[in-house]
Amino acid sequence: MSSQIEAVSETGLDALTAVVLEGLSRPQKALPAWLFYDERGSQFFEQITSLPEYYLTRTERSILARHAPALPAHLGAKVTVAELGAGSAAKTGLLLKEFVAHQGSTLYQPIDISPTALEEAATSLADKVPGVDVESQVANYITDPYTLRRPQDHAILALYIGSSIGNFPPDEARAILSTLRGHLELGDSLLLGVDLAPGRRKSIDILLAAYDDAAGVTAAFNKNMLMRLNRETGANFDTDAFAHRAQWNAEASRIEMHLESLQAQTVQIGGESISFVRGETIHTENSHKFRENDILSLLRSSGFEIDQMMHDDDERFAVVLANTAQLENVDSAQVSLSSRHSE
Ligand code: AVJ
Repeated sequence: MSSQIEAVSETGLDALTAVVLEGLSRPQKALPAWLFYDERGSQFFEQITSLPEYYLTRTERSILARHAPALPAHLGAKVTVAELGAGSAAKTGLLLKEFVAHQGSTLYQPIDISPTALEEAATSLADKVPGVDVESQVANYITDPYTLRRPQDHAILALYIGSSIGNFPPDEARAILSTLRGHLELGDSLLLGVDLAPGRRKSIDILLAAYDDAAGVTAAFNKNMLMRLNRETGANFDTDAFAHRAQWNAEASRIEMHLESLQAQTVQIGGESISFVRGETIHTENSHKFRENDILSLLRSSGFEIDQMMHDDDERFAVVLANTAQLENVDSAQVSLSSRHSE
């Protein structure tokens, strides 16, 4: 994801400074979450994915590992796999292996903003899963147009995993999935990874720990945003004067990450002075957590219907297999969730 730095600097550092000043002038100061992912931040995120408290990555991987073998036969047709925000495609090999075994060679179409991540993905997949043909696209799937190729007589299986959808407010999440739906036809499908809201078996404490680990890696990840701004915009944040905070927003069903000013202070950036009172925060990230009904309505309003809901035994994370719905029937399509649970 380090290419986001380059994407910003192409338009000059002023563009970055402008984004930052806009965010820090709001009543609730805020910085966009994509600012996390400079080179150092991407390394911190990699570390986060193997922390004991951060159950998301390994739970999703185990759900995929358990269900991947049955997927090709379940889908029936020959499939090409496309992936939004593929990154290094660490979990995708699990699925591609099954399609290669079932249908022979398989076309994989990863889409990501980072050319470096895409190169890594292509190299490691060529190694680990012979029989996969990779056609990468460098694109920001939120703001840029992208294309999906359909070999003759193939269905498309779109992957949007890793709980990335959780970073977006409901209307943006819907826009991302609706755009994807626009590239698909009846008979195609979507595999969506979402982190689940607290419930019977999942406490709020489990969620809070995942975003405030004992080793302090998430705190370092959060504070790295300020170091990045110091480096790239010449700001003078005193990173020791801010503390990492993770909090549960029940109303919006999301974890929020903030950086809390530990004292009254003033920071210089782009020729402006930004003042903080003690205890004031910069909101740096939202990570939405979904109830079954949220998933159902998000998918339905984007032109999909749920085929299978797959989750771990502790009901922490879900991988949802959805079919493309007949678009004119989107609103009337009634899906019974309970009858469609696969486990
Ligand atoms: C990459 C957006 C899925 O929200 O859990 C991890 C990012 N932030 N720890 C998430 C993140 C803090 C992560 N996503």
